[in-house]
Amino acid sequence: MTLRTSPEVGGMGHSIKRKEDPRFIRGKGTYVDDVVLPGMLYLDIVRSPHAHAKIVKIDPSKAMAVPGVLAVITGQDLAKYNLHWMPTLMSDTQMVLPVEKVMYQAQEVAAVLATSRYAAADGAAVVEVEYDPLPAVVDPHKALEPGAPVLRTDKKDKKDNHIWHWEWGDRAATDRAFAEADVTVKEKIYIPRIHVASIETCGCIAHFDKVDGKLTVWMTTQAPHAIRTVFALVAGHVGLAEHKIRIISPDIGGGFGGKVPVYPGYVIAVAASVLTGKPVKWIEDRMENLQADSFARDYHITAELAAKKDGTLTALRIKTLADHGYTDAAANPSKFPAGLFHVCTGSYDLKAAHVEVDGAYTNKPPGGIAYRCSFRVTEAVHTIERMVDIMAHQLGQDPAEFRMKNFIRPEQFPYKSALGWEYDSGNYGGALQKAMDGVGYAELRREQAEKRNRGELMGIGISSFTEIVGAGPSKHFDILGIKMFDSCEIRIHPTGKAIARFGTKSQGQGHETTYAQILAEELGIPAADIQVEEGDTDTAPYGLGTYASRSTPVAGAAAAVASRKILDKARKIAAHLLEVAAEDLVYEPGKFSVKGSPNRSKTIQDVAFAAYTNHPQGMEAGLEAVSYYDPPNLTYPFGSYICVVDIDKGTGEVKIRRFLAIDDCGNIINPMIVQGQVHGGLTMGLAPALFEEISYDEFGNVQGGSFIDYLVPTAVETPKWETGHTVTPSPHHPLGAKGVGESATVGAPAAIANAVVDALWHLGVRHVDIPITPPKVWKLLREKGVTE
Ligand code: MCN
Ligand code: CUM
Repeated sequence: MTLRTSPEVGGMGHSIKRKEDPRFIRGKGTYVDDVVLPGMLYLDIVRSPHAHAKIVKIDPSKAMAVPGVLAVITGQDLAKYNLHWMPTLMSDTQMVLPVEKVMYQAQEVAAVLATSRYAAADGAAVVEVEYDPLPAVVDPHKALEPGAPVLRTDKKDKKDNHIWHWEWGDRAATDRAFAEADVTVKEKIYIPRIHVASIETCGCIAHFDKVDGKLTVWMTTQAPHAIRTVFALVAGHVGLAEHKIRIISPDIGGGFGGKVPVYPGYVIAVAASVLTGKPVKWIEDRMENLQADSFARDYHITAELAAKKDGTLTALRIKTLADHGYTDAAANPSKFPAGLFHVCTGSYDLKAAHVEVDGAYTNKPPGGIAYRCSFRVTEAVHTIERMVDIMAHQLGQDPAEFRMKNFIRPEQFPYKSALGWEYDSGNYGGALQKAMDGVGYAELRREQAEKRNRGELMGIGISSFTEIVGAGPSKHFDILGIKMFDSCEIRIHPTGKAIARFGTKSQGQGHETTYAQILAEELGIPAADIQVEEGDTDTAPYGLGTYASRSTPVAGAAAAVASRKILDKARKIAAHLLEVAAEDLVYEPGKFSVKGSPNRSKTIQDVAFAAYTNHPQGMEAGLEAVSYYDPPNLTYPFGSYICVVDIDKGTGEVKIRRFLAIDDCGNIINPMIVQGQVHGGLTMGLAPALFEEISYDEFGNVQGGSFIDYLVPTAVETPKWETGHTVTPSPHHPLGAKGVGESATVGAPAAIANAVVDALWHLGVRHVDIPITPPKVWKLLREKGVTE
């Protein structure tokens, strides 16, 4: 991409340093727990030791005797205001505090309000709760068996634990393709429960000002406006109207999807503040965060792939059981209970596909949020990339050649997938070829063959993923009815500096920098002169927030469109200043000049000043614009990753020797930030591939509830990532950009899993579920008789 602006202006393509970093690296960020208000009270939560139990009695007397404890809040208290249940984003219902029974271990049971955090915790430790344990339903398959205990007894007509059935695609055509196929492969793939484990846990400070009746909530949320509307809808009956609610999302220490939902702690804090008229702070600790916040994945998949003898793929069939815990609290666009899972045909030109998903209730925390995955895209990519690899190996074909043969070709874009998506642009062969050249693929295959002769286990894994990000066109995408547009409002000040506000909310992605670069690109105002603000619902224009890598595709587009509206007016002002017709001006970023006499020109700063001091008669003063952008389509970033592993026959350890990621997110705003996103994303893809899993024992006890058991990779476990990119612009995005924030997390696990299976295929191993831990591999090696 040729750069249109100088490094000083810092438009698109410049790796300018992040504007937010000076405050972060000096420890001067303002995270929610940094906010301290006079007279603030603290909340701590009593949690259930049982996965499923009736609550017989809650005795607050000992807690009330702790100095500083002011109140013990129970479900009965909230029930008086009908606030003991709340709706989830998927229109299910979730307990704020229970009245009858608890549904998972670590569920909120009661809350203690005190004058200090320590008093609240001391009080919570001595609230006496009497439980009557009930049988726990842990396995979602068993949950759907006849005779399984019905969990949601609160739902009058509910006679089983089945939440919903969803299917997509042409079943008959798919069945026909399978009947006619020369070769088919079938595999069961489990994608386990994992947790985002962001550095900052969740929390809020609710402050209800009794004098003006206004509620202000500082809150770790990725979607402040949506939260405000949901609060108004849920608490309207207790007098909270939307103009009297202000949500402020301060600096956030990682969101990754886990900060989209509303958690009970938020609602309890708000209720406590409304009742006391004092600010109330609630901050989760690490174990609460891991054990009780929304989880991701937990998909039990059965996938089948069909091909002709020559290796041409024809059809895909998938059946999935989704474990949602005790309530469906997925953060999906409302019309898609399984998210965008139906992008599962991936990068391949399949003629037919059919996918079915069933949701089940179990005695686990509410599940189904996205974890750096744009709504189930990781599950989709893992499935298709594993299946394609299995098919290639089954046919005895090289997995790279096999992919090249089956890719959607560049000239087929825009491409309509068998499951109905319209892929905007792509060059999958280009990305894979670049990755193969970068790692020296042919040489690696030779090395692998030699090593295999010597009995050494080396594997090469490929993942050529296609993502779908930027939800989304409002025709299909809404959350609880609110359409998924996003917004940008720009004001140019008289001296040529600017402020731009957005409906999104950065959690570490660097929006203060990259949005300023978009404005710099369009307007020619230096990025350093542009203040970017997000996250305060009293000042920012309405938007749906940051997740699903939608900020660049949607709000980034809004920034370009709003800038262009400003330029329309700026051109008229410049024409007035230069005393020519607007059509006689040529524009380059930051400068209007007269056609044919380039010396006669006005800068954007001249124009800004004139907009307030010397604007044409009949024109309104000022230089401002706003755009609410409704994208015509999603964007489809893609990439090809190649992973090389060596497997230790003594320990079963998988060692990643090399990992090369070639990404394509269309035109790039800031290459350094994109590379940072890819690095972080790769580590978050490595995590579930080799380390992370939250499992439960038969009683529903959580087995990954602290960092002792939940293995988050550190720098020590993380290999040196090699990165690169190709550029295939999005044809419908005003800047040709696609999202990138989740790509690496979506694409990486399959490359790692494919490398492991590639190392073991000759021993008869067809599939290994992630996380691929040393004990799992060692057990396989032992079965095959090759341990050392
Ligand atoms: N970018 C760019 N050029 C492009 C595309 C993106 O320069 N063609 C830049 C953007 O301007 C932005 C960053 O890359 O600064 C990510 O942009 P985008 O892909 O639009 O994604 P979002 O900003 O919407 O971020 C959401 C995405 C998601 S959904 C998860 S989950 C995730 C991720 O971002 N959570 C993160 N990356 C994260 N990074 C950090 N540090 N913290 C999180 O919580
Ligand atoms: Cu897919 S997790 Mo992100 O959408 O915040």
